Parts: sequence; C-alpha cells; structure tokens
Amino acid sequence: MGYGEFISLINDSTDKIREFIDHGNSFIVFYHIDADGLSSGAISSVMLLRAGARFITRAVRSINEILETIPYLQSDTIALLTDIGSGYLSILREKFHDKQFIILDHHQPDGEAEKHWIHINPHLCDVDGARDISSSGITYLVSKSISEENISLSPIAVVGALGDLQDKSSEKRELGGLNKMIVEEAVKSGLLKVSDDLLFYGRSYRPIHLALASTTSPYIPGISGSEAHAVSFLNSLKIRLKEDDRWRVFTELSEEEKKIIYNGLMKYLSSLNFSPSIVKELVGKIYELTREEEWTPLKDAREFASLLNACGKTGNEWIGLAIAMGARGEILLQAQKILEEYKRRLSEVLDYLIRRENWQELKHIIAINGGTAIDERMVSSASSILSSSDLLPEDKPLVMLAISGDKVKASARASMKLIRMGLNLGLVMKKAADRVGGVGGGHDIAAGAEIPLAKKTMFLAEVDAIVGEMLKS
Ligand SMILES: [Mn+2]
Repeated sequence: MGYGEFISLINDSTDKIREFIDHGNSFIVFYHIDADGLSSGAISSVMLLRAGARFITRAVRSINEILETIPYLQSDTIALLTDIGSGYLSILREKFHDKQFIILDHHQPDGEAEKHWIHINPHLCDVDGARDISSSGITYLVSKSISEENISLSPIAVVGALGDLQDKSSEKRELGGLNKMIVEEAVKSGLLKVSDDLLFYGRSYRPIHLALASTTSPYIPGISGSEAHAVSFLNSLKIRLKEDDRWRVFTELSEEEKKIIYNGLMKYLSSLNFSPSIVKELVGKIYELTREEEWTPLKDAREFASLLNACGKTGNEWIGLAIAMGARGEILLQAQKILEEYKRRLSEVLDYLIRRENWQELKHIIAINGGTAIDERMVSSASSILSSSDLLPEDKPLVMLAISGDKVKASARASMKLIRMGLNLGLVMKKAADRVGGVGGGHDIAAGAEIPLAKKTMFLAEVDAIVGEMLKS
C-alpha cells in the first residue's frame, strides 16, 4: 500500500469518468468553501469544461447542503463531491445508494462507498491525507489522468495544499509526499518557482510594516494585526521603511536586514515570555506562480490560498472559483477587496480571542466558547492561526465553538506532538458529534463538527473524555 496503489486507484477511475462524459451524463460539482475546496472545485470545473461535459457547480459549507440537494437532481446527473464526502459515506449510502457519486476527498473515510461509486481517498491506500495530499491534489491527479493538458492546473493543486496547511508539520514549511511530486511537475512545466526565504505576507508588494502586520502564520502576539506596533518594532531595529518617497517591500531587504528582523522577533517574543521558537515557522519554502503579476496576492501560493479562503468564507465562493479557474481583471480587484476586509475582520476576531475571555481549560482540552462573537465561518481560520501561536499548550488540543442559529460549529486543532502520541481529532470529532446528534470528522491534526446548540456542554464533555481516553492508550 502506498503512492503506487493510490495512483493506480486514480488511473483505474479515469475510464469510468470518461465514459460518463462521453455518454452525455451531466455533473453537479459540490465543493467545500475553504481554499482547498475552492481549488478542487475549480480544477474539476476546468477538467469538465475541457472534456466538453455538461455541469454546474455548487459551493457547500456542510454535508447537509448536499443531502438536501441530491433528491432534486435529474436521474442522469452525477454528483461529484470534492473536499467533502468521505466522512459521510454511511449517510450517503443510507439515503442515496442508487445514485451515482464520484468522491474526491482526503478526509478520513467513514465506512465504505457503494461498489458502483468512484471514491478516491488517500487513506484507502495508507497515504497520509492530512499531510501528503489535499483534495485539490487528488482532483488534479484525476484531471491529469483524463488529459495531459490539465498539467496547467498543477499550481492550483499546490495552492489548495497550502490552504490546508499541509506544509505545517514539516521543519521548513515544505510540502512533502505526493504534494512534492505535484510541485515538481509544476516547476518542470515552468508554472511554479520554489525558493527559501522568510514567509512574510505580501513580501513582494506590501510595505514592510504592512507585510509584518499581515503575517498571521505564525501568529506574533502584539504585531500580527497591528500596523502601529509593526512600525515601532521595525523602527526599534532601525530598518528603513522608505527609499526616498517610496515604501520598501520585503523582497528588497538585504540578507543582513532580514537577519536583523528575524533575531529581533526572537528577542521580542522572549521579552514577552513567549517561546522564540515560533519564529522558526517564518523560514521556509516560497511557492511562486510564475505566470502571475508581481503585485497581486496570486503570485505567492499561500496568499493565493488566503484570497480563495476569504472569498469562500464571505459568501463570495463564485469569485474564488472564477479566480482559481483563471479569471482576472475586474474579478481579481473585487477579490482583493474581499481579502482585505476578511483579514481586517479576522484580526478583530483574533484580538478578541487572545484576551482569553471565554477560554476554558478542561482536563484534556482547551475549549474556547466564541458564542456569537465569532462568525461561524471564521472559526476554522481563527483556530488554525491560534494553533500556530504560542498561546496554547502543546499537550492539549484546541476546540473552538461558534454559534450559528440553533447550531454550534466546532473546530479542533492539535499539535504534531499530540498526533505522535496517538491523537486523532477526526475520530474524536466524529464520535463526540455522533453522541449528541451532530456530524463531525476531518483529519488527525484538524477536524470539525456541527452539533445542536442545546448539546453544547455535553459535546465538550464528550470531546474531553474521548481525547483523554485516546491519549491514555
Ligand atoms: Mn481539504
């Protein structure tokens, strides 16, 4: 079991997908609203478009939207699920066993697919779906297997993987596993450039202090989100912010100046009693899309991902989908506005969170009860950022809750240390949600759930108990 088997699984499905297309079946592409989901949706759409298939697309926040839509589809319509689906195989089988599904997903599978469905998931071949490949990577490999011209989509697969933070567990913020293979394909085709540097946000086009203030991965308390603090920090290091009348950008700094900033951040963090080691997360691989303009957030694959995420999480999925499919011009300007606004709101949420007003330390987990103060669609990004800060203990996973209507949205994150100790958050969220009449699942390191509001306290108690149980064994 491994990469070879997984690639065969993909190749074996190609003929069947091609048959559906040739046979005139139409498709509905469901895709999840985060960066990996939008990238997967875009790759599937371009693939179907190029193959001359009839299709429509539909962004979804949760499995419920899919369950509600399927009964209204025409009988010859194939449901193509990307970045969602594997975690809900039993529900899908129970309700729609005679429908035709194609599921391209890297979340931990729950049960098995029907024999006549196409289910492509790395976990089926013992490939690590949390780190080695994303849904956009899977969708890309399928699209390439359908037609070689789809190699042009390889950078979008890289964007999706970075959107899911699949570089996070490596020392040098580098994509590994099958992701690395896709990176190499993209580089060979002249579509991607990889280099080593400090990962500041907007490094090639934002004034240095803004680049520093906009960097949230890793999260630097006091500086991330605060322009004024970023300016005074850089001034204290005597870094020149301007060249004549023009703001300098990060890529213009000398190696010496970069070193001064790096060491300055370490000192700054220790002075606040934070671990200086999180600065190490600033050093890593830069993935640049060679065909994009220098001054746009599409140049840097991580920023491309945050732009897609911002579109997806603000009800502007179609803009994100269009950008990932290749639209530029006016649409890109709109997307950039959405991104700026989203970043502003996210930093407000983080400001609120780091005041620790609603933090609760249970026996085995840290619970943050965001109530209605946190937009339910920001929970996932906020918990990712918090988990890359030094604000959380390494030996307890984070579970963040936000209320939306009569439902609670939960998002959980764990450290690599906990994963090595045997924690599997996907399983934890699934079990705990099951016990309170909700749905949940995901990856070992990052997972989520949606549960009834009335069961909030019970849910946290269940999560706490299951985590304790899992770490004990
Ligand atoms: Mn994903």
